[in-house]
Amino acid sequence: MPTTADYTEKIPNNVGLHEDRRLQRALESWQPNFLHWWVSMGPTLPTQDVYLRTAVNVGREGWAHFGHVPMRDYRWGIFLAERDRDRQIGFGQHMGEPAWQQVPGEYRSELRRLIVIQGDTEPASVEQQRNLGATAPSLYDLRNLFQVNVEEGRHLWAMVYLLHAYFGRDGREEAEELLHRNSGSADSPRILGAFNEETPDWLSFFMFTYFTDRDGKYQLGTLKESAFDPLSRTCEFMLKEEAHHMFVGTTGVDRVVERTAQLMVEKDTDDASPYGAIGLDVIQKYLNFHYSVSLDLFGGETSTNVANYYTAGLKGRWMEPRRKDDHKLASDAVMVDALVDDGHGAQSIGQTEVSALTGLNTDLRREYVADCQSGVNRWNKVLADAGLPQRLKLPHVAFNRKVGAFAGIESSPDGELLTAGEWQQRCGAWLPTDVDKTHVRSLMQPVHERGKIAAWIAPPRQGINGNPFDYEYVHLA
Ligand code: BYC
Repeated sequence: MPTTADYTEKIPNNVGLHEDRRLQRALESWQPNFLHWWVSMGPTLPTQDVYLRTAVNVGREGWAHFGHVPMRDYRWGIFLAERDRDRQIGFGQHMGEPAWQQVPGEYRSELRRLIVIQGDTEPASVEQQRNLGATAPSLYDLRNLFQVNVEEGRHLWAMVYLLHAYFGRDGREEAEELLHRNSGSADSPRILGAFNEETPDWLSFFMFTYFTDRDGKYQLGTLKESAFDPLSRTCEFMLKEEAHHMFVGTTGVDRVVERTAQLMVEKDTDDASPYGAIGLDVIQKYLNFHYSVSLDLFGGETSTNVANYYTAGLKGRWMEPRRKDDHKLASDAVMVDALVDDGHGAQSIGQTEVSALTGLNTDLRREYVADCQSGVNRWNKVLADAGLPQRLKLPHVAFNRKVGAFAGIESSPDGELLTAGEWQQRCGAWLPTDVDKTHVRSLMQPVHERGKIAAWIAPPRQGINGNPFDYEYVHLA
């Protein structure tokens, strides 16, 4: 199998599509529907061209090409990482057997479900971000938005390829459905909660690309371990692209905090919002929101689904090969976050012991939480370097949860159990209120002039692909 895609083909790919005419025809008939979806649900800001990265090769070196591309001419390709012919299943009851090149009949519906859920998030994020171009703080940021969008589009192609190539007619039907569901739609919403939330402003976008794309990193990391080799190889390559999305989130929040801190020092105030920045308290509220809805994306603290996925070899753990156990976990136990009886008939937030297999969503969530903490440390360093005593913080795992053990209760960001009345009274201090959102939106005035940047955010330290910040990243229409 070639590592490089041929861009003269209708659908650039490194999967030998021309060798399977039926599959090629099926995907070519899906392509106009995808393009129609992109035109009607993709970015709304008209442009002449954008400086974009296009994946061309799955090899270690030179995997992407950079250049100005009219958005309508962007080419979405299908890429699988190189095949390791000796690859063996690394966990579960089939451990040690050769990785599967086809879908085993007994796991067909579970695998399809995992691929559909993964696929559903990709176009959802494009839909959520479609209006942001109109308020971009700089051409650099605008370019990054479009880069994220086109790559999420490519990730949809990655999942649709698997559905078409390995799941026959029901796979093709699922691929159609991926274009019919829409983020926030009352009739046919996207499958997972966070993907039906709005991304109405750039602070939300940066928080989304920090916290929600990071869920993507961890979920893809577990699917990369899958016994189903084509899924594993697809995810491996997607993770490569995903790194830039999280870079956009990490450095985006860095720059918002930096600008706020600058003004707090300059004006000697705790509240920079009257000076055209986003107040630290509002940044904390956005962080609380995006982090908590992203925690929900890991499913329940305990789940028989995830136990079955693991035992079957469909979905592994983060860094499975580095784990020092039997990779089967049949007789292991783990402590998971839970509501527990406090001994006096009341409930409190604590932990309970469950089988390691049913606790696997918690295992992955914990890896994710530790990673999220590194971002918070980084943003706190920006505050510390500015000489400020304030700090940002991840809220408690029970805060604002709609899925799992804490879905039925309310908790403060410190993990204090609250009554519904207390929550109602106090939640405005912890989650963005309409007033906060309106203020943030009022700052979102577009800056589409080369080398200029909005007043609520600091410029980046570096441009893209060695270019300076004032490079012409986007030519507007
Ligand atoms: N919202 O057994 P449980 C990304 C449902 S992001 C609504 O605990 P399980 C990206 C669940 O379906 C990564 N419903 O769940 C980021 C189940 O329903 P049924 C996306 C939810 O199966 C940014 C019931 O609740 N990829 O790539 O252990 C931009 C019980 O749930 C939610 C994946 O997620 C929710 N949040 O785990 C672009 C990987 N959570 O069956 C892209 C594939 C759960 O009882 N998916 N439910 O009707 C999975 O691995 C798993 O399905 C989940 C859920 C981790 C999502």
